[in-house]
Amino acid sequence: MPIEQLLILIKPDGIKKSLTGNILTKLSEARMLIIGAKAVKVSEELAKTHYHQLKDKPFFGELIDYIQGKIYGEPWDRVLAFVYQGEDAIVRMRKIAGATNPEEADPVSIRGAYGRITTKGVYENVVHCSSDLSEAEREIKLWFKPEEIVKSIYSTKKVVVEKEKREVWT
Ligand code: IDP
Ligand code: MG
Repeated sequence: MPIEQLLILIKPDGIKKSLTGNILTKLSEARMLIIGAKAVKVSEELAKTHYHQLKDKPFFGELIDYIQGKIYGEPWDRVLAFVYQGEDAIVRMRKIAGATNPEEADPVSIRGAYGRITTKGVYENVVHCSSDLSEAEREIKLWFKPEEIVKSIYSTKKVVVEKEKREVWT
């Protein structure tokens, strides 16, 4: 079985419903490694780049608001982002996550157990899970810098960055 990595997000509805522990427990059944983890306030640009393949869908605008947590507001307008690594990780984690439509998802999956469809028709399905190898690579590189991942998974290069304004601790 190939070792793969993928991006998993706990979406703002998962955070608002205090499901972080439940979700991580369900995912841990697959015995995979977390090799990156952080909390992220999702910008409109990040949201639109992440979901660029869906830009022509009628629900795109609501999806972008949803992943940014706009409908929930402070302090729920954030996601938790994880990079998981393991054997056959993408198919196995997507099975634990469940089908996209929470009404059709296996009731024992994360989305089946905790997801809902809003009155506006958005599938609030609690987690994001990369769908294939190339999407996983694109998404991991979009959400994480190389130094935020504790293992070297893709090739990197050293560059000298000059005059970059960066926030540091005082
Ligand atoms: P996935 O998250 O299972 O990979 P995608 O087709 O990539 O499914 O869609 C991304 C997200 O957009 C879904 O997780 C869900 O939140 C939302 N979504 C997908 N299809 C629909 C739909 O038909 N109506 C409303 N929301 C949808
Ligand atoms: Mg997808």
